[in-house]
Formats: sequence, C-alpha cells, structure tokens
Amino acid sequence: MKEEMFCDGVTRRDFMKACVTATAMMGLPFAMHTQVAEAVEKNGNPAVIWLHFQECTGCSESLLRSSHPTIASLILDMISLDYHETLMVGAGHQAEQALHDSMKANHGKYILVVEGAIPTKQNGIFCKVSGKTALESLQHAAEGAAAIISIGTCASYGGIQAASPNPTGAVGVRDIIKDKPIINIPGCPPSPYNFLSTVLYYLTFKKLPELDALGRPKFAYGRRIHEHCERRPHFDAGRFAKAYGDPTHAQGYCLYKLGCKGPATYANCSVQRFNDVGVWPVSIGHPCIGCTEPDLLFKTAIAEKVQIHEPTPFDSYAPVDLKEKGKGPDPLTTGFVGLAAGAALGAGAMLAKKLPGDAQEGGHEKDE
Ligand code: FSX
Ligand code: SF4
Ligand code: F3S
Repeated sequence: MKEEMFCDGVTRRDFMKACVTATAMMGLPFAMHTQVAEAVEKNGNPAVIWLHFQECTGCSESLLRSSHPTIASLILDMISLDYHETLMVGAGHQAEQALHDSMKANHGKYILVVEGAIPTKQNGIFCKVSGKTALESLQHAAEGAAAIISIGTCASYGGIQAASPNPTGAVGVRDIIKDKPIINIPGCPPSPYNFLSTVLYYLTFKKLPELDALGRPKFAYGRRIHEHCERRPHFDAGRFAKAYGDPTHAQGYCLYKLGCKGPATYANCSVQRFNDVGVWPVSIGHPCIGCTEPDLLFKTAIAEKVQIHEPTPFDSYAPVDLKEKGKGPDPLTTGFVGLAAGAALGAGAMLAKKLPGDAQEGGHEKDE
C-alpha cells in the first residue's frame, strides 16, 4: 500500500514521528504531539527570510544533511522560505526583488532567520551583500520581522569571528537589535532539531518558547551536557581518559581531563545527537568544546579544564559496559528521563566537587 505523504520526501508517518520527537524535546506531554501536528497543518507556511553574514554556512549544511525524516524537507514544507542566499535559485537583482517583495507583503509577520555574525567596526564594511553591509541588511530586515531566530553560535554571540582580537568587531544579533523578540539557537553548528522544535513551538503556540538569560530555548538548553552524558558513570567512578588513542580513551572513559567542557555547557547534544546516526562529539571521543556557550567556544583552549560549579547528578543510571564503549543509554530514553526528574545527589556529584583545579588529581582517579 502506498504511504500517505506529508510533503515531498516526507511520509505522514515520518512527519508524525518528528512531531512526537519535537513534542518530547519541548518538554510537552506526549499527547500534545497531535496538537503540534494540527498546528503545523493549520498555521504552516509563515514567510521566512534567511540572511547570511560572517559564517561558514555549516548551520544550513547541518539542516540539509539531516534525514529520517528529512528535516530540511519538513522545514521547507512548513515554512515559505522566501529568501535564502545559498539555497535559492535566483541570484542578483532577481533575488533582491524576492527579498524586497516578501518583506513588503509580510511586513510585521515574517520570521527572520540570521546565520552568521555581524561586523560592526568601520561601519560594518567587512561583510557586504548586494552593496549593503550586514549591519544595514539586518537593521532593515528586522524592522518588519515578527521574531528573529539567530541560528548558530555566530549569529547568537559572534562565534569564531568574534574570537580575540575580533578584528571586524563581530557581534551577535542581540547586540544590535533591541526591540524584537530574538531566539538564540547556538551551536557550531546547532542541532537542526532545536531549530525545528523552535519553529514548531512558534507555529503551535504563536509565541516564543521560554528562554534562558542567553536567549536560548530552555527546552533544548536547560541542562548541562554533563548531566546526561554516556561517559558520566566513568566520571563518577573516577575513570578519565589520559591521552587520545591510549587504552583509557579507547575504553570510553570520561574526557574531562582532555578538556571536556560538558560540565559547563548547556545543550542537548547527548540526548538528541547529530546526523541521525546517534553520534555527538563526546560519543566519538572528542571533548565537548562548549560550542553553545559564549564564554567557552574560541575563548578557552580545547585542552583547558573547566571548573565544575554546582555539581549536578547524572540523570539516568545506565550501566557502563566496557565491551560496548560509546553505546550509552538510548538518547530518547535519556531525554525522557531527563525531562521527568533529576535524580538524587550522589557520590558522583561529591567527587565532582573535588575535581576543579588541582584537586582533580586526587585519590579518586582509577588508572585501570
Ligand atoms: Fe557559525 Fe553557521 Fe559555526 Fe559555521 O553558518 S555557528 S561558523 S558551524 O555554521 O554560523
Ligand atoms: Fe561526559 Fe564530558 Fe562530563 Fe566526562 S566531563 S561525563 S565526557 S560531559
Ligand atoms: Fe557543541 Fe559540545 Fe554539543 S562542542 S555540539 S555543545 S557536545
């Protein structure tokens, strides 16, 4: 029997699965996934204008490379993407006309998505598209926007362009636009699911999700990576990887001593994972570099250890099986457990308290 399609390349079944995942991610009761799906069908197709400034286009790439269901197909079918410099077929005057027409026709209603940082030194001459500086384009497009989504760390806080000595004076959208609702979806690149869930939330409830002090949706950035990392049992047991490629690393030990910023990084990478193949940086052996945090990414060395403040307990207690290294608790299960409740403060947290600074070299560590 031929499967019913939601849109080109996405079956209705995949669409419903995406709604269930997004509903869980947003921390909503399971039963609400039908409301989310209905809202998409009823309120879908808001006009979206997507501007690119100083960046690597990895945010768009991350979105386009996702599959099962093709998140890009889903998003592109849910919204009316009127202007996106790297995806649109039109170029030159034709593209500029599309931008102008959409901004005029949808004034006050369109969602502005910004990818990339905005240079501000010397009146922003370091980034120009169609004769206008990024600064001018952003200010102009923001005027008629209902809300702005800063996708990626560059648009959120300046990203790599803002790394010292920040020669172009690169900043994020929130440093420039002060009179519009702005949602930051940081990550370098960010999870496409966080973008999808934010758009779904907006379509369903006609308002922004609850944001933290850095403008990030709490449903995606409300917990530290360290609270739901599959290597956490190793951390709690004092087993740390000492060098890349050595037996401690190969056995999947905790990456804290290699500089993992998970204890200070708010994100859902270990729960949602990337590329639909269940991986994320820590699962493939690289320490988290804190790419969702303005004070960590490009501000601290990869090997630099973070201080652990307010130690929090691990959110699930999956067993550590050294024969199956890297295969931690099921991401969705971890997510649900994480959403449900925090566990009691345990021995791991007490150990964590002793780790900052030189104390982490103490007697808890095991060398096996
Ligand atoms: Fe920045 Fe987007 Fe990093 Fe790149 O374009 S968040 S450099 S992965 O992808 O803006
Ligand atoms: Fe996971 Fe990093 Fe925390 Fe270790 S320090 S448990 S690798 S998040
Ligand atoms: Fe970034 Fe750390 Fe996640 S580096 S992708 S926040 S694991």
